[in-house]
Amino acid sequence: MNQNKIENVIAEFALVGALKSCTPYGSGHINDTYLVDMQQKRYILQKINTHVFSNAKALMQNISQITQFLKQKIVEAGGDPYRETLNLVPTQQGTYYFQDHDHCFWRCYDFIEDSISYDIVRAPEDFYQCGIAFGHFQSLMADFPAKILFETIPNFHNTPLRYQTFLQAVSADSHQRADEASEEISFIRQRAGELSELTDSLKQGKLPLRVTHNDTKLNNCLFDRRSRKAICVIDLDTVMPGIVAYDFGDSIRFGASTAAEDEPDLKKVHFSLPLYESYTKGFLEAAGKSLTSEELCSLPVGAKLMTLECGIRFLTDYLEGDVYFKISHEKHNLERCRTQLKLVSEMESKWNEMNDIIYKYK
Ligand code: ADP
Ligand code: GN1
Ligand code: MG
Repeated sequence: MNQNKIENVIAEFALVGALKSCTPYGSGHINDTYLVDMQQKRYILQKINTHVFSNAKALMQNISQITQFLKQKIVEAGGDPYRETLNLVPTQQGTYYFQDHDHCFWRCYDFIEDSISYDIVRAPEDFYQCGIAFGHFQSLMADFPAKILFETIPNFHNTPLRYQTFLQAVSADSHQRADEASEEISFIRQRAGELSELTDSLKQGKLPLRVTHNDTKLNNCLFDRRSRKAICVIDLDTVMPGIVAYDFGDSIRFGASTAAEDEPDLKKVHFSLPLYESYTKGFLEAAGKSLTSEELCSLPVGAKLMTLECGIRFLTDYLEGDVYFKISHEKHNLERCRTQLKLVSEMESKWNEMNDIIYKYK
């Protein structure tokens, strides 16, 4: 991004002090994130990916309502509302986003100081903390008026629909990549009959529709650098009505792995039951009481289906020529898909233990 252009964007926001520097930050796959260092204070500036989020204004309205709601809850509980949730910084005009001449949407948050996010779990205790953070988010949002939320990505975790889109990408094979991915394609096809378990239960009223985060991976949780305790959950773009097992599952697919999401050497990628147990303990301690017994039973299914869904999404993007997720090299999405499918097959072989662990902490 051109330096002049970004300085013009920064000048639109009501920031404190003079600009020292502005540098790309974090490892998210969707938005463009910058750390803005001003003389007195630091901020996070983000260009919203409008290819992914087609209605940025409605998305920002969601985030403003969610963060205000969370702030009130945090204050009531005697916490720090500027640390335990994101804090939007307004523009000079008093709005929560700025639209530039190229129709790009920008937003700004206070930088949460002394915080760190991880791309891989370093110690089981960190993952336990992450479970507490997302479980706590779930229970804080339990009485949020879901009807006022705009659905930022319709059908975001509609696994059967993701599968249909995948099948279309396989048959179109627009980039002649299907042959190379034939093993992965058949792995996914073999599990086609299992994909609607959670969406069917929702339709049948067996599982409730809740306000969920929908992108609960480890690097969407901030930890205190010193105490290593979880501070808050971030990346609120996909907070929408959803199924709680998918929130649980997304954390598991990313964090209960012994390797990074894009590890090319599959020998290093394993599904770790001890990590699964750490997260389950934290998540259920923080959210367990608000969940129904059907929801508790559905958690391992959420872990498997979310991992499979993510593998399907990475492979679809690979087949379509890498139009959705940011990549840093040609086979990046294929490598990401392979780690997810490896995790799915290990979850299948540890299925009874996964269920027993839920039973132990429920
Ligand atoms: P993306 O949607 O692209 O994943 P995120 O909102 O998750 O973007 O931000 C990317 C990274 O930036 C996060 O993983 C985190 O490390 C960092 N980050 C985002 N917001 C803040 C904040 N307010 N304070 C500190 N770090 C932040
Ligand atoms: C994206 O934005 P980020 O990097 O936190 C994606 C998630 C995927 C994840 C895979 C809006 O999350 O759904 O699970 O990548 N977010 C969106 O790492 O598509
Ligand atoms: Mg993120």
